[in-house]
Amino acid sequence: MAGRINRPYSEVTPERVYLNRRAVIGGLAGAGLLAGTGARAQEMPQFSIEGFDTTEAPNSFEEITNYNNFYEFGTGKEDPARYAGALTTDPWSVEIDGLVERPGSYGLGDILSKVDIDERIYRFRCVEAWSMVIPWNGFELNQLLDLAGVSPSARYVRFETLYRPEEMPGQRRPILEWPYVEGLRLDEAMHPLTIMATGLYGRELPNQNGAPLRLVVPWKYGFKSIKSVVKITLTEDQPLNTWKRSNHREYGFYSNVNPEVSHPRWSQASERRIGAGLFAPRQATLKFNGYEEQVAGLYKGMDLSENY
Ligand SMILES: Nc1nc2c(c(=O)[nH]1)N[C@H]1C(S)=C(S)[C@@H](COP(=O)(O)O)O[C@H]1N2
Ligand SMILES: [Mo]
Repeated sequence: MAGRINRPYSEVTPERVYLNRRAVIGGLAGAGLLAGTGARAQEMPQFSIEGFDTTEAPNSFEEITNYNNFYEFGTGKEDPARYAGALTTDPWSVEIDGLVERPGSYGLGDILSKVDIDERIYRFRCVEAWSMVIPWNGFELNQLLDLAGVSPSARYVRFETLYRPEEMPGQRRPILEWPYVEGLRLDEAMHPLTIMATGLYGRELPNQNGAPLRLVVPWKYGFKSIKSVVKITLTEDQPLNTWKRSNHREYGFYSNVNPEVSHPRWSQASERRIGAGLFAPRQATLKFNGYEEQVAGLYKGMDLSENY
């Protein structure tokens, strides 16, 4: 489809990754922080967010496309890579309804001809305490919401994944309530960090990662980033998201990454970076997954352990 990608990853990244690795290693060694290694180095955030991108080295295409959660294809991490190839993603359209000025069915090609596709190298933190760095291609969700025209009374956005059990074997079993549903508060949805991803590494988005169009909200646990979206509804009331519905004690609506609020069954203070190696130390989890400066203002005055 025309206009999907404006900046092939391969053209822009290798040199920068190389330079950043040098800066990180040089900087830490120069400051003597690597002496003694261990906990100290582990707690230092060894990256910065420049513009929208983290300076950390991205995970490989292989890692990002072979270790997935997409329960519509089964609960194993390798099930999506094995079974999602059978999903038909063309034609694709997104129904936008509820409190909008121009409700209707928006064809994917039409959407892509009206939005700006960017590359965003985001940190990604699953609620299960593993993480990756992913070079997405996509556009800001606010652009799509502006196409539909958000009505003044709208306060939340509800998202729905495709329901097609013929092609999604997990949907033939009661693993979760289908279709998968997620939601954001309107100000979260309009935030420039919130994107609809259409690709990764400058390639079309692989089916196992939520083709052809999936939400990515980098400061929230991965389950908020709903895949293969077919419906977006603007609402006045907070939508009931699938994981909260399945277990509201363990999963809330906000689901902001927060090392201070444990999951009832495990700590969220640290995480395992996929691909770091069997003996690599776990790394410290950061509030709002490292995007505190950009998003903390959205939650001013809110009790984040109450609103988990
Ligand atoms: N429709 C749908 N969206 C989903 C999921 C799912 O099972 N179904 N899993 C979520 C979870 S738990 C995570 S961690 C991310 C994983 O995204 P990735 O496989 O692209 O890394 O997708 C999220 N979006
Ligand atoms: Mo997850």
